[in-house]
Amino acid sequence: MLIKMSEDMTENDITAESVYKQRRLFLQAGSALALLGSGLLSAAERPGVGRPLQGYQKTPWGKAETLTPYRDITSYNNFYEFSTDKEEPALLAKNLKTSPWDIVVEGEVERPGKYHLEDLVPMNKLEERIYRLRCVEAWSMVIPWIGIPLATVIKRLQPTSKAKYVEFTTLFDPKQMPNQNNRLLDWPYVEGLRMDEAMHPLTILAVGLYGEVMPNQNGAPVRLVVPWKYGFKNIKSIARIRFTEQQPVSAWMKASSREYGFYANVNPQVSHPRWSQAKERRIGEFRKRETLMFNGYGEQVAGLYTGMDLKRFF
Ligand SMILES: Nc1nc2c(c(=O)[nH]1)N[C@H]1C(S)=C(S)[C@@H](COP(=O)(O)O)O[C@H]1N2
Ligand SMILES: [Mo]
Repeated sequence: MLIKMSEDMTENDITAESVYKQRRLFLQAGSALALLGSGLLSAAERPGVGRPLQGYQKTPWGKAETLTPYRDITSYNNFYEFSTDKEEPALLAKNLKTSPWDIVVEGEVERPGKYHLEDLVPMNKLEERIYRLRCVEAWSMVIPWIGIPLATVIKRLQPTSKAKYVEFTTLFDPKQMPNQNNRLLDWPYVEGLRMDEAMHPLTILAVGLYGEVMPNQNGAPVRLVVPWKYGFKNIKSIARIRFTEQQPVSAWMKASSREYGFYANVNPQVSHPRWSQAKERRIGEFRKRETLMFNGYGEQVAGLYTGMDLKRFF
């Protein structure tokens, strides 16, 4: 997503560019479909690109959805630490060192410390969840994530009674993440959730997709997935988890609090100041879809926000 575009760039220019890119993705998806038709490729099949994850549970989540092709999920990315271009993270994140990976846990918690990823996310408890991801830029995908409920991790860490929020921070390492040398955002990338959002059963920490370890460009080795919120809440390559009493200030709120709020719930009725959020383009599809309240997960999550003015707490 963009903080500010140059003043002379109109929304039409942007549309023209994104339509061009969509068309390319559409053509790619078309050839994948042809392969499917010819029986050479099955949608659920592992792509055979990364290390396979074994023994994860299948869950009913998203079983009715048509998966976005692996190629699109891994070649059309937002990962500003590497590039603001959608196609470059796949190339530029190739050499990110994701193992060993430590995560610092701190703040209002009984068990602070520096944890190996494997000790925080037990690899024998993984499950697959097919979730929609709706970017604030009004495109969407359907992704077969593999991960564990964040609640499982948080319970083991035992937050104190003062912990009202959880803050996540991406690795800060400008040698590996070249854009951290540019003042695009106030690095490192930070995101946060209210404790009940973090503990909600839909919220997961993902370590893979399509049956394989997380591709670097998708946020290896571990990233957050909160399917009813805009894509930017889904922070990648997490290196720090802090439990706080105060509401965290995310990197996007710091950059432009008028445009990006703390809650960032998908909401077709609340426009972004520079564009409508009523419709979205599913990557690989031609016709736009109506964006659904809470990205279609309202039945599960609307209760978290009863009594809140969602125009104010956007
Ligand atoms: N650290 C970090 N996390 C990030 C981003 C980023 O630039 N840096 N981009 C966000 C945005 S805007 C989106 S839409 C999703 C994209 O995830 P994907 O590339 O796996 O589709 O990641 C989110 N997480
Ligand atoms: Mo996004």
